[in-house]
Amino acid sequence: VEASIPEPQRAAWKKFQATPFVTKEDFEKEVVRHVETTLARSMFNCDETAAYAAASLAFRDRLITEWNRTQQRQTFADTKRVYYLSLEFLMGRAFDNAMLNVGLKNVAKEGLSELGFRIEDIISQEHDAALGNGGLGRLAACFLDSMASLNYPAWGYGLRYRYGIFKQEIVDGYQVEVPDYWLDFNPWEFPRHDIVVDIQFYGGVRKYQDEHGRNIAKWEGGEMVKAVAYDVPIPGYDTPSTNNMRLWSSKAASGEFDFQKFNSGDYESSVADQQRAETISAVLYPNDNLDRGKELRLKQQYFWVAASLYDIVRRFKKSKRAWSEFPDQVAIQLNDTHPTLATVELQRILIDLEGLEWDEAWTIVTKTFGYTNHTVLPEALEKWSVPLMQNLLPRHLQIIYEINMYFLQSVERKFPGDREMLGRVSIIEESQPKMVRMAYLAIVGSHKVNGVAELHSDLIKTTIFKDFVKIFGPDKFTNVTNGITPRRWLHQANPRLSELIASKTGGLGFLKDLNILNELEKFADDKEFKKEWAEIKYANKVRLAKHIKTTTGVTVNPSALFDIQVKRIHEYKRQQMNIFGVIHRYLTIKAMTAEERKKLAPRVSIFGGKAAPGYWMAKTIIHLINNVGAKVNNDPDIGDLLKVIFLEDYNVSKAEIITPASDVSEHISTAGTEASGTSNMKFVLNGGLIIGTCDGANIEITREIGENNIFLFGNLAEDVEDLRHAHNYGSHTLDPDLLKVFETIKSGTFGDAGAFSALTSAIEDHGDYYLVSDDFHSYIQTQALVDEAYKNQDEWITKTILSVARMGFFSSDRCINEYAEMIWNVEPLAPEKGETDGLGK
Ligand code: 6GP
Repeated sequence: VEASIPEPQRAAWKKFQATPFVTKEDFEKEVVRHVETTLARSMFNCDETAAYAAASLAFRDRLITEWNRTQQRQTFADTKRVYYLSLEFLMGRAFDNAMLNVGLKNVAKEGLSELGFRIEDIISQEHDAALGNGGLGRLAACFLDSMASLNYPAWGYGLRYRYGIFKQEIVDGYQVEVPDYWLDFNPWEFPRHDIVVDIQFYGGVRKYQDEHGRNIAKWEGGEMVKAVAYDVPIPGYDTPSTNNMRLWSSKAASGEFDFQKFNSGDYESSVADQQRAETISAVLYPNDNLDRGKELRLKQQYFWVAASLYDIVRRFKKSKRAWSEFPDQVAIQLNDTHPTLATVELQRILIDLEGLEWDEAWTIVTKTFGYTNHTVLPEALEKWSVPLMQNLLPRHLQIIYEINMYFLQSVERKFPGDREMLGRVSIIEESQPKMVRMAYLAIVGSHKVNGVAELHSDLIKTTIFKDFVKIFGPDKFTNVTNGITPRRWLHQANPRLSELIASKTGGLGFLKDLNILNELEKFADDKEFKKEWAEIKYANKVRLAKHIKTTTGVTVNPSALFDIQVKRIHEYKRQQMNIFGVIHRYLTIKAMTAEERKKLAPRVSIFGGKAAPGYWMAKTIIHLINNVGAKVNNDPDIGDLLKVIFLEDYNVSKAEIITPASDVSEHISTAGTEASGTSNMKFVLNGGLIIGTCDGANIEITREIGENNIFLFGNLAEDVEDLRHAHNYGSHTLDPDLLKVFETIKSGTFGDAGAFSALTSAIEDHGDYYLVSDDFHSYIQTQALVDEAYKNQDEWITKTILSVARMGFFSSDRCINEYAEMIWNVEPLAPEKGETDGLGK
């Protein structure tokens, strides 16, 4: 490629090539240049917002230089790339992360200080990039960080929503949703107006034979929408490798608006067309673990998948390889079933557009894709109505039927005469209307299927995908236990702890090899070390207490035990059990003598999380938490012994303040319902203990850190089905302590009793599906053990040190290496030494 450019020109380009800043002076120069030119301001009107903008742009320029080099290196090496398709990327803030990953935070801190700014104030100017709901979206963000840090040639593909997850406000105890318009100013994205893909919807299919007698299917008519690429650089930690997250934004195909309609006087509808096109990428669906089957959502899915595949195929075709080599160059991971149409789209491209035979094409498809399942909850398993798909994607529906036909034929061969099996595993559900079962399509279209923690991966094999294990054999199904990036969730969120660990383990190497944390074990009884450790926890609690004071007005005592449950509000996650437990505690304290009260460790119960706007029960739980808080926090008889806090608008940047401040955090889902959980890992990594059920990754955390260092309680997954059956068909006696809690709620102690009747009657009258009553006693008892254990601070601190020391397994770097080896078959492509300059250290 280089040879095609004449030497003198090449020399000129090289001479003037962009060089990433390294020194404080060069950084300041860049900031001032951006203030004075890009932002058209000066030192006299550079506020913190402008300083944030300019500093970010300085880093962005730096990242983009490395980004370009990384892409060039990957293109030259011509190695296999990974494409991570996710409808959600819950990135949070980028500025602090960029500074830390590049290794130039101190340079920026001093530079900004010389220009008159405190770096903390500048960091807090940034609006979170909140293009996700919860666990699934944040996992995708951690994976991007790990893939870049480990030098994997990898791209993320997603949608550029104009509105990310809504902002939550609490008004009179109720959740109110406010739109999150986050794109006003976003220095981290590069619009690529030159990368535009036409996406087709609706229309019909014409089938005919061409001159060679080949059967041709042509998808014609319908409407076109344009997908415009926006690129976000993803910096690796301590490596120049900078990967790409490409987000697609929708635009009307005919430009500004339809000029024909405009000229014929139909101005309004020409604008409406444009708006309709832009609607596709306008808003993130705010449901976590729930499928609602809305047409616009299907449009989003196809729009994103088609644009991404067009891009991937175009890149492959440049290499001029044979199609059979496609799976050697491309691995595509489906983050849950949302991108499953990609399998169908690739088959369509290969047979309809590239003229491959069905079998040859399908072999390529299945070798290319891997599918990750993130839930067993039935209400979250995606299904699309056949009539809906027929209308929107007529050709794809035909291909799905054909995939299903060949699949069912193979099942028939393996299990002759088993009609019931055919009905159970068919990709098409014979309901009214018929439905396409996306998980089944994803399994059939992939070479590997994985769950996200051991228990979860076992459960999918024995329950929802049982038949498929018989059909494809057990090797197609595997486990990759989730992880988190220690860069954001330790180094960035808890800088003092990170520093202390570095001082004892020979530097920051643990951020790249988290197993190095093991070296902390020898300090678990070291007095000096424990003192520093405890001081850091206390300082983090003071920081959270300040945040609580400014956002809720409530004063909490940082010496109290901080008990935190932050995650999406869901019945299966059982925040209702937590708040019932809080009420039980309140009643217990009220009945205590002064002597007994003195012995009790003061506690602050902290909740946070969003409810899907249409999830009434979840909103009722939030309402109850707030009303309990209003009562308890103002009860002079209680004082510091108990405070109940609901933190508004839980998001990634708030998690960075909350996570380091826990003494215990709650991960108390009904056994068998939480696929993995990832905040459990974040809390332990930051020196907090866990109270939890034997569910998801809690089980593996226990195995790693030791069962003396975790508070486990409740029924096991294997017993859940029988218990539910007994609730419905046997006698169902409720826990007496829980009934007392219900009485108190019903007496109006926490405001209008009627408001909470749905919560109590789900347990009393509707079978207690989530086993709140079954687990309540064991929960309360275990909370009492927590109280006891916390009194012995010396032992408690030892437990937290040992736990942190044993958390190495839960780095998302470990996950990504497992995916790379087991599923993607890709190798890292490390930059050669000296190839790229400009790393901060
Ligand atoms: C979540 C799971 O609920 C959580 O347990 C897991 O840790 C996380 O995925 C990452 O694997 N699932 C979702 O957020 C979801 O919407 C469809 O699944």
